[in-house]
Amino acid sequence: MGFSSTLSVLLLLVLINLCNNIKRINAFHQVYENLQSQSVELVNHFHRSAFHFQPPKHWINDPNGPLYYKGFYHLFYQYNTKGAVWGNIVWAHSVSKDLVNWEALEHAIYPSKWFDIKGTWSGSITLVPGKGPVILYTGINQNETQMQNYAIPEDPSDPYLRKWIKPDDNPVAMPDYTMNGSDFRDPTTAWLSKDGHWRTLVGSRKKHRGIAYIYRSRDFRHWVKAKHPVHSKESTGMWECPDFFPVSTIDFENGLDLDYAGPNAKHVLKVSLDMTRYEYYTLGKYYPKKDRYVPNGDSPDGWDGLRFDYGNFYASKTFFDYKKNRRILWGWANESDTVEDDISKGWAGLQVIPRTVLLDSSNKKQLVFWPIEEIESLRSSYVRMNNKDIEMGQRLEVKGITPAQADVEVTFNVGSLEKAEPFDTSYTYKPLDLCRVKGSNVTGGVGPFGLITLATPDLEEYTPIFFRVFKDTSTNKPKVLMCSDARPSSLEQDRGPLNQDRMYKPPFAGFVDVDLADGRISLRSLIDHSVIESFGALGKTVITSRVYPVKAVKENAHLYVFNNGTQTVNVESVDAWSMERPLQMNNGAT
Ligand code: DQQ
Repeated sequence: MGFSSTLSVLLLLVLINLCNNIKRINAFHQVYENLQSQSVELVNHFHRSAFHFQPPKHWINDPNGPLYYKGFYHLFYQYNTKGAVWGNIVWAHSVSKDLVNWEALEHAIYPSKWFDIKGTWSGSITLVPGKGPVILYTGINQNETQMQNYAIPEDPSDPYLRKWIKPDDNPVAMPDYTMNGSDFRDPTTAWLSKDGHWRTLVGSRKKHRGIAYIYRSRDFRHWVKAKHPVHSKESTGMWECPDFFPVSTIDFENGLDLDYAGPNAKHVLKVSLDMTRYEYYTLGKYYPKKDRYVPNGDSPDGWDGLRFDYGNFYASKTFFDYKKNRRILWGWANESDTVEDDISKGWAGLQVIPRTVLLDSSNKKQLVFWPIEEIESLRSSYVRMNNKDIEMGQRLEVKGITPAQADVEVTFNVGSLEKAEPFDTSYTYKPLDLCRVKGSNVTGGVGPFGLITLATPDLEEYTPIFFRVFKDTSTNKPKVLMCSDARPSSLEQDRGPLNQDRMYKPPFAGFVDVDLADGRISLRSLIDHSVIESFGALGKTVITSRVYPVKAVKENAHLYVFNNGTQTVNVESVDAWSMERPLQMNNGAT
């Protein structure tokens, strides 16, 4: 056989092998059967995060059942006990007193009974008076049918909630013949309504229509599906991990618990779209008597919907923190590098820094998110810069902190909007397309300006997070684009057999609803080696990126403020801190 035919045969074999190893399943996590049990000891790596929640090794995905109980925050999460790819999923469990330092406990739930033998998937926790915390989760049986189960703590007086029992009278909800048994999962935290019924939502689909079913129960044991779904939307595909909660329209400091039934609230329905791995939410009204949710007309319902986070963020879940009266959001940020790299690192996935969730007081049309205050306890060395004009093409270095592990807040003043470029309305729902065309190096009128993170001084590698201000000529208002662009983040090239296994270096973008009346706009970024969480305009638009520089790492990483617009921009202030590692790092299962 000649060299070229040997090569073709080899390529064919590689291809067949890849097809055999990668199997798509309904939860849309890629399943690499042969890789699931590859366990490595190498867990420390220059891309590993320092202050994000991440177990010492292996794969993690969705946050499950977050809860505050008897002095401890509990976080459960989907975890592969055997490797750095999806598979062998259990509910791993950690506790914390402050949401910063974590202690790992034994796994709470793992496949063991007929109703979950093929999987213990996502779910939530509800505090049920008289019973204590009750988990609702999705179990998969031998025939791959998805069903909802419950689990209770062996000892509800144990603040650690170490041991969980899955009673034999499970499941509590099975798909009926009208439903899709392989897409029926992820029950929400339940709430008690005035009519004495508990209610929970379960995600599903019928063909291409995304669905959230609503179930009712008087005793938390017998659940009955309401006649109609609480909401559904055509062409959105499977709705994973729904989340449904009220936000106050008059109190912009505190969150609301699920049972709030007063007049001054809107409801939020968030769904995670299996088809693309993006989420969207609407604000709307919940009608308890009809068990229907109706999005407000000004909240796009579907692919153009608002997002909790416009970046690498999925399967999110909120909970009400009784200790501080706030609603807190957790979300999973998967890796974007190659599976090969995940395996050699020995880990994949992390949870973003928890964020408070409130209705935006300025327009009441969207939510705002902010990192929990506790994370500020990790701030150490501090630098501040004031009142610096940056002209077109200028960049100012922020020195005196550790740029690869930092928290930075900057306030810009753009001055006049005269030079702002006209906004092309065909981009109204396409911020990402606009960001792709108008990158951080494309000169504009007002902007692009922002932060350059994880950069080499010669900008061989860098991740810019920036704004660009347009003028909407139809409304005469500014239209502000925010981008977090991983395209120049790493010199690492696409690789892997037949380029199947690529590092993913996408730009992410969203619009920021500000009027810039006083010219000011702020940006905060939490930078942690391979994850950058950025909050535009005090959390109106949030973007998480995963990046894997090869040179701009650790002490070789730099941080800058920049402007590439013809309009000079004033940096009113930069406050930047090095971030410490939490003292208690035993934050995950082994
Ligand atoms: N992940 C879980 C499912 C959920 C999906 C399985 C979302 O329950 O629908 O690990 O990432």
